[in-house]
Amino acid sequence: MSEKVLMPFNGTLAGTIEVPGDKSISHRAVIFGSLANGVTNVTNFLDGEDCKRTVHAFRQMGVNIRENGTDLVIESDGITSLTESKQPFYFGNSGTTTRLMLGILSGLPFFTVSYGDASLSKRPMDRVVTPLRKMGAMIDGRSDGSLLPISVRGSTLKGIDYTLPVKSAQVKSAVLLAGLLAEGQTTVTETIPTRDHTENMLKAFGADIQTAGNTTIITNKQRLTATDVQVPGDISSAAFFLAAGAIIPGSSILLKNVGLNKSRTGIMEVLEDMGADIQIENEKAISGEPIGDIRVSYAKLKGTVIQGDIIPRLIDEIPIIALLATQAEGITTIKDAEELRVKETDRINAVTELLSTLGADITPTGDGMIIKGKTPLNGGKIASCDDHRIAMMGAIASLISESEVIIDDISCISISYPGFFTDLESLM
Ligand code: SPQ
Repeated sequence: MSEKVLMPFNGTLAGTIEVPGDKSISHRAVIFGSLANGVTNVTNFLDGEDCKRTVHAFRQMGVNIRENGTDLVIESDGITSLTESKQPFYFGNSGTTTRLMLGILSGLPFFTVSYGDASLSKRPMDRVVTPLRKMGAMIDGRSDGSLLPISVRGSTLKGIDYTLPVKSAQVKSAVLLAGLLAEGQTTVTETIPTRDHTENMLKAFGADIQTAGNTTIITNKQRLTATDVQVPGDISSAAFFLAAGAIIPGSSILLKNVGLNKSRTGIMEVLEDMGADIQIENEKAISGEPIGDIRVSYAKLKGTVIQGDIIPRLIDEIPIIALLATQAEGITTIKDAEELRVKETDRINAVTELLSTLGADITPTGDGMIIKGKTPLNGGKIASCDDHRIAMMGAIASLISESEVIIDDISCISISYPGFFTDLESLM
């Protein structure tokens, strides 16, 4: 346990930071670099615990991955060169690693066992196991394969036509990755679009893939071609500083090189709706992903309604949006976000407990929460629930709290943002 005591902050936040590389894109850069033939150079890789799990898994299958700070060099002879791991895969806290790897492992010709930490062991895996079994995957595990540990005996897969029953980029990605290895054609349709980094990277690495509307079709291709990947800054990490700049009077922060993929920028639309002062500068594209600098300054905020199609585009930002809502005049309602219940922790409960402890007026609902603002926040002892996004939200809340805030354990922050407190202190 690594407790953190945060004293009340009476100043303003000012300056420029560059948040670390995008977690979703970093995982995928390692996956596709390892499956491709040739040398893939990855720059601005997220050196967080979760992405290291993905690196380690491919090293266990014989891929040569060299690290130099946030740069990676991945050297692979392609899919057919991967070898059976002598040891089980430990995926720690990482849902993305687990679900995407299950898609790949199902179609590789060897036996594997995967397990994770206490939180990951509670997260539902049937959402990927069900479509993978339809493709012919031989998967076993706790609760009939719904929970880790899970074993896979790789087999010949066949393409399927699958409509996603959950709003999940991880499920979509697992099926597309299995489709890459499966006989014939695999079609995946989603009712509400989720992040599309897998599709973008499959295209960049030369896969046979087409997207039309909400449907993606992939055809078996054993040979992908290595290509370099520059990882944009993670908008999910930037979100904590967007919120801090918006709620601390007098603040003005510039966040450089943040990923602005439309499937991830729901938070920007919510900030605008709430009346925040945000501007995007220097927009450009790197490795097929749009990026830009975001300037945020303090402004008076008002409540809003967040529901429907925008939810997958800001799902990981809901904890910090809830904090924003405590500082907005009026009521903020968040609906259709039942997926929050199966993240690293039940984020609906974790957010409402944390913010209630600090004196906010927040009510959980089955699929979201209702927050009445504006309320001053007190100090108190809060629980991170071993969830990086809850811990960072608590740290930003402490900046506007009237007395000391103690977070029970901040070690989980290294999952996605190892330098979080260094960046925060540089703005104080
Ligand atoms: O990897 P993990 O633990 O699932 O990470 C989280 C996060 O907050 O960092 C969710 F807990 O992000 C997911 C995200 O919620 C990352 C992700 C991806 O890279 O594909 C997709 C989303 O999950 P899902 O289940 O909606 O597909």
